[in-house]
Amino acid sequence: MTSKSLLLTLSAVSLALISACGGSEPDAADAAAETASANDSPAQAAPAATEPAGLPRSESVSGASVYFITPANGATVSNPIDIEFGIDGMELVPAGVNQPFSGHHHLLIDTELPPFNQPIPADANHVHFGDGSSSTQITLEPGEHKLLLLLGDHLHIPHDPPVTSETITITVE
Ligand SMILES: [Cu+2]
Repeated sequence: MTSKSLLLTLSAVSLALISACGGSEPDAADAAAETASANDSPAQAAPAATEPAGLPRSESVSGASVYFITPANGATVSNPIDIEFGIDGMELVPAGVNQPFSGHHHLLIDTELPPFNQPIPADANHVHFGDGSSSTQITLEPGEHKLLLLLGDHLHIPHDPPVTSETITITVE
């Protein structure tokens, strides 16, 4: 699946290159490409400024937190890994339940916090617990991994201010 995605990505890149180089004036195309990349840099440096205000965020309770009950920071564990989440100051509800000061857990694996003004991505690195659960079992490659919790509201958008845990590091045997 990964190699298929890679192939698709490569095909897309090839197509882009072909269309970029397809012009009858290669010099002009090169110049345009350089201009484009020069313009890209400042835009990438400040993506927030070019985006609309973002989606409305639900308020969190001041001082609310989420945290790992297990594993402990620095623990050495083996697969499958038992993970238990704790929550303080907010109510745990399933996704879709629009209730003040509530949300559901998201486990971030080997990734940074996502943007706070849009729904938390759903992929292998961002696991949603939309059923309102507070524990799971995961399997990770042997080695060191970073885990982080982030609460999301009924639409999977982080609260304002965001309710997040400290990043913990575990070693999988
Ligand atoms: Cu979610």
